[in-house]
Amino acid sequence: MYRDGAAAKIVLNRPARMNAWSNGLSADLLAVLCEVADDDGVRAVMITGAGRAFCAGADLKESAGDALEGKLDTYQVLTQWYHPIVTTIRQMPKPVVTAVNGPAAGAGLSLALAGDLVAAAESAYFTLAFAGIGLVPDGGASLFVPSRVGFARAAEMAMLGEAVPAAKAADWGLINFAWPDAEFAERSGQLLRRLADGPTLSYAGSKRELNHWLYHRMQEHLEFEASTQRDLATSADFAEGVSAFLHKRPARFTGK
Ligand code: T3D
Repeated sequence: MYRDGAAAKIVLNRPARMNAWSNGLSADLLAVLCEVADDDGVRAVMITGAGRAFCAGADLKESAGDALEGKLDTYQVLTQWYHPIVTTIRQMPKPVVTAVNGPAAGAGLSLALAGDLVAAAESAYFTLAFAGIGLVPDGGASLFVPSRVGFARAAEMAMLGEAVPAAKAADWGLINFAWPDAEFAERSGQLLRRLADGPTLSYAGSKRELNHWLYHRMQEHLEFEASTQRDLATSADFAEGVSAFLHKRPARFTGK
């Protein structure tokens, strides 16, 4: 985490795995989010990624052993880490900008959309990659995506899993801004500084209102997502999806 006055910048820093969520990254991220949430001296927060990705979702290599044997306890991972992380972002009384420097996939997309304002580099893209490994959207994605783009586009993203480029994402209303790569660092930094120097109580009030309207049943929905994912995690298609990812080959799903 980097501090510049009232602005805090959090960098996901596992570039060799495209900043995938390992348990270690989750623990560090939750700790730093709680720290900035509780610190009145921090008035705006940015989350971005190191290297060429924002975040590629769950670390499929870390969990591969259990996943291939149908023993991965996704419910535990979601409730211990992902839910507190997205909930802390949504509830902290200050704006959170997610600065999406590169691909945001699976739970990485959930993390990006948990922010209040989402800015992306033009080369970045967004994919609900879950179906590609036989899973369902989690980490709030099945709430955040339709609340931003509606049912048709949410179903398309969930079921087809194709990458939505940043410019199209901005056009759809999935995100706020798509900026040229060469300007991305400067413009996202300017946005963070503007928010850090702004009317914090007003921002917090806007956030409470939007949460109240759109996300007042978020905890119940996260629980529903986690229960659904628990069922999928024991499926043959999930094991096949992970195996295909690890071996860099197309998956051969059987619908089981
Ligand atoms: O409890 C639970 O764990 C379940 C919860 C699940 C929540 C989820 O997020 S499920 C969705 C998980 N994420 C994915 O399925 C996305 C997997 N990644 C990709 O599809 C691709 O990597 C990307 C489309 C994001 C980017 O593609 P590309 O071609 O630019 O990069 P690459 O070559 O695929 O990846 C670069 C490296 O990062 C590569 O490692 P290597 O071969 O150079 O050693 C790749 O294996 C690694 N990497 C990418 N994503 C992940 C990852 N390693 C671990 N986990 C990843 N998710």
